[in-house]
Amino acid sequence: MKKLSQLSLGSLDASIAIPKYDRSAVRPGIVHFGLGNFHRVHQAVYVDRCLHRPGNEGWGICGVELLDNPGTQAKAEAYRGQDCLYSVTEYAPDGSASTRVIGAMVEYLHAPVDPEAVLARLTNPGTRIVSLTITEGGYNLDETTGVFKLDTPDVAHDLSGGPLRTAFGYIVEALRRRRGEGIAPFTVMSCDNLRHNGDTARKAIVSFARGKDAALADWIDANVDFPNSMVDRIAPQVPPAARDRLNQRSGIDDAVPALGETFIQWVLEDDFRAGRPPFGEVGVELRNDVPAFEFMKGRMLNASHILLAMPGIMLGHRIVHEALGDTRLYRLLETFLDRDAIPRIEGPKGVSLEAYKKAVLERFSNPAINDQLLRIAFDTTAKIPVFHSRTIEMLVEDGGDIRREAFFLACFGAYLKGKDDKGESFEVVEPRLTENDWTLLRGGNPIDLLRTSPFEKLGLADHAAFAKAYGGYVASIQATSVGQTLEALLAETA
Ligand code: CS2
Repeated sequence: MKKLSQLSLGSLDASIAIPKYDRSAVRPGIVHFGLGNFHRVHQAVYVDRCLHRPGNEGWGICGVELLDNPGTQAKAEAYRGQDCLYSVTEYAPDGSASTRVIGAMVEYLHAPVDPEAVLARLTNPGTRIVSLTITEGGYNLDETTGVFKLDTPDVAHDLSGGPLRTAFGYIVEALRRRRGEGIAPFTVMSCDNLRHNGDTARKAIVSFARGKDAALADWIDANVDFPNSMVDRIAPQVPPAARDRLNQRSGIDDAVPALGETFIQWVLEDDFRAGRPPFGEVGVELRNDVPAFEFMKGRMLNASHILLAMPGIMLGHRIVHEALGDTRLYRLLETFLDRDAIPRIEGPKGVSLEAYKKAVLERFSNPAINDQLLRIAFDTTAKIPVFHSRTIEMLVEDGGDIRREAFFLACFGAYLKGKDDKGESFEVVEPRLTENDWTLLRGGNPIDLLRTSPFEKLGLADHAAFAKAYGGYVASIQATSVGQTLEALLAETA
């Protein structure tokens, strides 16, 4: 196997696509926070395509790692050891695969080790976009009020002038310096999977700035663009066994290989006063109806994912395509999409929701992706309000069939106990549930789940029909199992 580096690129197997542009001429024009798998198989792939077109040498990526722990230290070492290159293997639903080496990242900075280097890069006039994949919870907004929390430890630390820890701290300090030096601001581009991601980033950054200096906050609000976008590509985790498999397949010794499906989509508002790479020429859809895409994706793809994960894990499945191979779960998803979701969504112009549904089910069935249900289950508390609440609200309002959603929430309650139908334990990671929520959950009255902070606003505990259906499923799960309860639901709604 060939150790991946700029020098070894020419000797890789001819089937591997490699950067054909002169990387030594590429300078960073994008600084990215959050170098997880999603960024590596999504935005970086599009930027790599742009760099293959002449005249775009100013649009390389500088990756910034904010955390300091053994994992991030190893990653920093890995990227340094392989000239910031990594491989991406893309698997089609029919099992065929191809590997490419992504050369878009030309600089990697480990912020805790050298914060000034990060600020220097951010204030360099050549930096014209700062992009983010810091996760949905990363924007630090209060679940109920939507207000930016100034008192979380890292934010409070950054506001008080300590050595910077957060993306907000770095971005606002860099914008302050640029303003002072008369350098035009960069665009802040969120690539996180949340609704109105640009508006969310604006809220977080302007609020953080307001915590420091009101005039600076106003200047940012007036002068910085925050385009919204809908991003989509399934990017599973790459545990060591998967890493070895990927490397065996490609013949490349890559310390940080990534994998993804062949499907990729990015619908982006063209809001870039500071300029942008030629995204429109490489498959990015530059449109002004991003919300329609966000709603479709969130309420169909992400909603189905989590609807599969809750009962799926309880039935003993751990992998997405295996869960979907269970006909009971397939039927649950299909019925949910056909009867609950699709009739209540106005899709983007020219997009067939029926075709979108077929594509989602096909994508989830892709065996090569081997995506983990526990990855999807992570932070379900944050995902249900975003991906299911609107459908629940509409079902309740228009007198629709609430049974699948009630069953789903009953499964969530069962899942929180961390043990499946077969008695196998699994890890529940729900950073958003407060102490108070856990006290309610431990109190032993199942309806209290609907009173925990994420669900409180929906008022479902006081909606007689919903509470009754939910209570019925909880009782049935306790008396029998998730499996039998699901079978009964499917029989009664056939
Ligand atoms: C998943 C997403 O974690 C989740 O909730 O549904 O990560 C999903 O894989 C991506 O949004 C696909 O683009």
